[in-house]
Amino acid sequence: MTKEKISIVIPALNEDKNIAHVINGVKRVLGSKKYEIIVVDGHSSDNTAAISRNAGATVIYDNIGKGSALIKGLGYSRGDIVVAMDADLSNEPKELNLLIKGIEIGYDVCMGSRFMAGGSSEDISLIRKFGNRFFVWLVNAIFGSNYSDMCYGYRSFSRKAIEKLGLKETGFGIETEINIKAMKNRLKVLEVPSTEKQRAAGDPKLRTFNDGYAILRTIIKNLV
Ligand SMILES: Nc1nc2c(ncn2[C@@H]2O[C@H](COP(=O)(O)OP(=O)(O)OP(=O)(O)O)[C@@H](O)[C@H]2O)c(=O)[nH]1
Ligand SMILES: [Mg+2]
Repeated sequence: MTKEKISIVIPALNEDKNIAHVINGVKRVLGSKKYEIIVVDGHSSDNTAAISRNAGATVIYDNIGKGSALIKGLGYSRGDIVVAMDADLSNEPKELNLLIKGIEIGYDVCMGSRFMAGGSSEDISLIRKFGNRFFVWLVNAIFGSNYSDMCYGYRSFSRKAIEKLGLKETGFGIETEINIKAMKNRLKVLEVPSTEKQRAAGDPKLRTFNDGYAILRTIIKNLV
């Protein structure tokens, strides 16, 4: 059994139909391990915060975007191993074990990948798949990395990695920033296969073109 404390950080905006299922799934998988669950609520207009608290999570708030919510959650967390996951039931709690194991065996960042052997997505449109593939290619070409996926939020970090990454992106460019800065800081990165399920309920927050542009801006900002 893991001795380290594990933090699960979940950015959530208007996810009151999903969040309790996510939290209960995490609790089921982590069982008797030492852990905390932090929901970073983007000032939802629904009952996300209250439902999260009732399900046993600590709730903190952020009113900027997905990236800033994640940064705030990572900063607030106290675990030796920290896992970021979505609140819409796209990420399967049973995969937590693999993400945690990746850090335990010595990696700094462990990234779920939908596009390596064994991974898949039930939730990605053709245009987003193409965009993701293009951005992965671009980042790999510029930074000399070998990623198979990028715009996917199911990832784990060692405490040291969080400090080294010094994340700044407030929106959906955050995953891209992590990929680039992990490379620049020579962090040890492991990709593990992940199955992305369809968002269970509620509306998507990502806007394909605006956020595609945010990803491109993130790449440009981190060129030097
Ligand atoms: N706190 C906070 N969380 C956010 C914000 N935008 C998105 N999220 C959460 O970030 C996670 C990823 O957002 P999604 O809307 O699922 O993005 P996506 O998975 O690319 O899009 P879908 O295919 O629709 O699921 C979810 O848990 C959202 O609730 C925000 O502005 N603030
Ligand atoms: Mg989603």
